Amino acid sequence: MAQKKIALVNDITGFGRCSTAVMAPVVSAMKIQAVAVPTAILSTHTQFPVYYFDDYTPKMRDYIQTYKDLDISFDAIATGFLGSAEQVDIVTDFLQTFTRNRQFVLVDPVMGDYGKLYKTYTPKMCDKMKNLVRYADILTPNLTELCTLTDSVYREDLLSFDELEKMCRTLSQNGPKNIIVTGLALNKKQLANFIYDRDEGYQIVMVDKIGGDRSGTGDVISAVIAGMVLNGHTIYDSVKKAAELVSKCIRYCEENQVPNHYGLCVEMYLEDLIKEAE
Ligand code: PXL
Repeated sequence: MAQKKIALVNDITGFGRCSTAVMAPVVSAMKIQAVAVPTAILSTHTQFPVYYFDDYTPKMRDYIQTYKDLDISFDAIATGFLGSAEQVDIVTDFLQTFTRNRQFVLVDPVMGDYGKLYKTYTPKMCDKMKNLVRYADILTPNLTELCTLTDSVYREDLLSFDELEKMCRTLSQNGPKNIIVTGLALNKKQLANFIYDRDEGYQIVMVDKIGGDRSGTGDVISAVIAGMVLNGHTIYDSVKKAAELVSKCIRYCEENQVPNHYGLCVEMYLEDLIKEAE
């Protein structure tokens, strides 16, 4: 069988284990070729007090043009951190162009956390992101992003699953069939991943909450889901696998006192994914 490939439209960050730096090894471990389409180049991610940020927007059109010229196709496209409003337009064009052989588009609308948007995120980018989401088959927002995309007020207290379903239904109407709302704090000890399917309603995958939130967790989850789904697994099994892997990584990081913003030590458990692809 021909090897599959995923385009990873995301930033390249040197230190801090996020985006392409963790997504490429995750999908590669699942025997899928990772093709990086950089959106920005950073020395560390934006949760560090200082970082070098090189917006790749002016280079992206020429970069992508060669894939058009070579008539390259992708079995899946996963988009993540976007660095400017114009870039969202470029990515929209990318999704409109590379449809041949494509099984799905996964959009991780990396916009913010804890009810706040990231420092690099402008209101214009928010509007554009709302449009981009319509091209997704699978969407992986956290609660902040789900609220922003549906113009809902973010609340610290837990939303009911019925409320979440209503928000997902709205978002799904002109867009993604599957929406996975990640990392919902149910109580001090547990997190829920809310898995919405336009045709089948919702399912929940629970995980024990260990330690604080770690940078890049959403990126690892998206990569595991994209890889698993491309390898023929159900969304539910893919989310379960992602949650298991993340829990293992967090436990390792806690035991070894790795700071939260250093990300997940995913290198330690890539072999779990290799087994999954066999
Ligand atoms: O993991 C999300 C992410 C991706 N890329 C960059 C980030 C963040 C979150 O802070 O700063 C550059």
